[in-house]
Amino acid sequence: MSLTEINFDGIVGPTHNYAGLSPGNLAATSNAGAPSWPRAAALQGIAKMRATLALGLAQGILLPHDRPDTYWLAALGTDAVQAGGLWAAATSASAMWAANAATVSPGADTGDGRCHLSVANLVTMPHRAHEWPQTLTQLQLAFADTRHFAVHAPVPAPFGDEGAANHMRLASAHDKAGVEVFVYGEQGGRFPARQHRIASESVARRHGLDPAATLFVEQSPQAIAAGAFHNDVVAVANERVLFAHEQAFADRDGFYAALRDRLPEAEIVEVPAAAVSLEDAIASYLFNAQLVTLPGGGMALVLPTEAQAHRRVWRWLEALVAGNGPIRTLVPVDVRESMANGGGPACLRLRVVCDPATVDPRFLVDEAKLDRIAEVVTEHWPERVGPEDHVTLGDWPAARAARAALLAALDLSVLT
Ligand code: SUG
Repeated sequence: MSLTEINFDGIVGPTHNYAGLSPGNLAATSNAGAPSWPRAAALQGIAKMRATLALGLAQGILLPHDRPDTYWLAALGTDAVQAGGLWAAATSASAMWAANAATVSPGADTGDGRCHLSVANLVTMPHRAHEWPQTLTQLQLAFADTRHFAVHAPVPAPFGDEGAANHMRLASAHDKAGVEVFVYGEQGGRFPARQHRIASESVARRHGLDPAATLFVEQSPQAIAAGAFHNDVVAVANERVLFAHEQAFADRDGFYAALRDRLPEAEIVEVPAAAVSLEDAIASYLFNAQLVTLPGGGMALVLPTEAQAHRRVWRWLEALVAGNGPIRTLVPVDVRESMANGGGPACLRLRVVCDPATVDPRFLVDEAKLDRIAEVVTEHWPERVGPEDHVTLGDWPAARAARAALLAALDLSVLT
């Protein structure tokens, strides 16, 4: 068994648009009604995957969902013509943010030694609450080998679960037992807290995690109020390194002490508020980075070009990599179309530590397969979707045909 971390990126779907559906997600609400560029969005995602392949990392994909979701509309007693306010939610391409697909516990941490995946229910936002059935189908296919994987259905409502975006894992190495950190929010603030503690505790129990190596940490209400609708907007972890904003957690000292107690080699790279304010962190998305271990040693941060464009943030990051710390390389990637909906590089991927040979190969990519995906996207994805298209496209047959073409190219028409 050669265990490695694979990043599974959500391919941006042909209905990618800005409908302002997520209160508390400042980028999404401020871009509501703006025209979107689905083809460019998907190609930016593909270029990001090429960047991680170039670093020598393993790369996988998750497929866009069938949209508009007429099954969901039918369950609500309506259809594409009469959906009214539900139309935008039925059409959203939000499944692209694969960090919200599931929470993943590698086999080294679980009771039965298998890698456990719990699909997120995403119940807080209506446009995301109907993602889970198609996510579950894909994960059951990609990780079908039950000797190595256990794929769980979502935690039941009303306990909100947003998946890996609120989960961090620290370990001396990917294949060693680690500390799993579940970050939840308390209700009552300006914006909804999407991750409920009961949901996190349920996931931990279902995965058979060792309670002594599992932490439940409250996200700081201040961070949520400033627009950190998921923990991965203010913190990211990889192996023994935690990279976080000073104001990410409600009880920062308590959390750091508990982490060091369980993993003495943990290294906390904290960005002080005096150097980068919460507002700057959220505007630049510097923490919504993929912190990855390079095959030759050292770690890289794959982060959005918005972080590079932000003077104070970039200056801090340049000083960081010039020092002697674990993070050695900065890799800016352009995912502007996703960023305009509040989704940075880390939102677009789901990390799974496993042996690639145990995954359905149709969900793994190399350069040649990315070329094929890019061809389909270039031919079938709409160049622009304006607010007027939401009413004129009817059942949006072009979007279904575009997705079907991609599934056929990947031998995944079974998902149609
Ligand atoms: O759930 N945006 C997504 C962004 C998710 C980012 N994911 C992570 N942080 N891991 C959300 O808020 C906006 C859709 C719209 O408004 O059209 C949206 O769903």
